[in-house]
Amino acid sequence: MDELESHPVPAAVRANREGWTLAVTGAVERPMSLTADDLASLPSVTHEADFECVEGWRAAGLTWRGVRVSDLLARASPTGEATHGLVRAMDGEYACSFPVDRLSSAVLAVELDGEPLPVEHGGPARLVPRGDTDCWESVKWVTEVELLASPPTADDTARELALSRAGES
Ligand SMILES: Nc1nc2c(c(=O)[nH]1)N[C@H]1C(S)=C(S)[C@@H](COP(=O)(O)O)O[C@H]1N2
Ligand SMILES: [Mo]
Repeated sequence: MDELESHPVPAAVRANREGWTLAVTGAVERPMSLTADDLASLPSVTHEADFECVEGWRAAGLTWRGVRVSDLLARASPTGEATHGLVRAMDGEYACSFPVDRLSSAVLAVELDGEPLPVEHGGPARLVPRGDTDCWESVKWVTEVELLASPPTADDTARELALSRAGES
């Protein structure tokens, strides 16, 4: 396996790691807030994939382990209206939206290559979409999944923020 690139960890992430929780909110019957222990107690899967950034680097053969997003969502019980999910992160305004089906098939990873996911690479939890995916969709430091009844527009900042950060490292 190769290594992912290392990027600066935002101060907001360092500051809020201790009290980290994962919230599932919005168009759901049972909004939830999970601790790291709660998440670790759910069934997990492994997912092997290459990671490729539009900036022109790639890391081959990464092995992620974590919870299927479909399992998480099932616990919160999305309403019939939910069509999209907005995945929010601990670094301020970073958020990425997905159609619910695509989001469901993703893994919320808590381990990388057999080790707890380091904060440098998005720990405690990082979204790893399956199939064809853009690098900014792999949201590091996930803290909330908000189900929505329509596609978000202005709230989906991931692509713009990721590209504006490119080269900062
Ligand atoms: N929360 C958050 N997730 C993010 C980003 C970010 O700035 N914030 N950058 C994205 C981009 S463009 C890339 S290439 C990868 C980089 O992952 P790495 O730092 O583990 O190499 O994270 C993605 N996920
Ligand atoms: Mo990227």
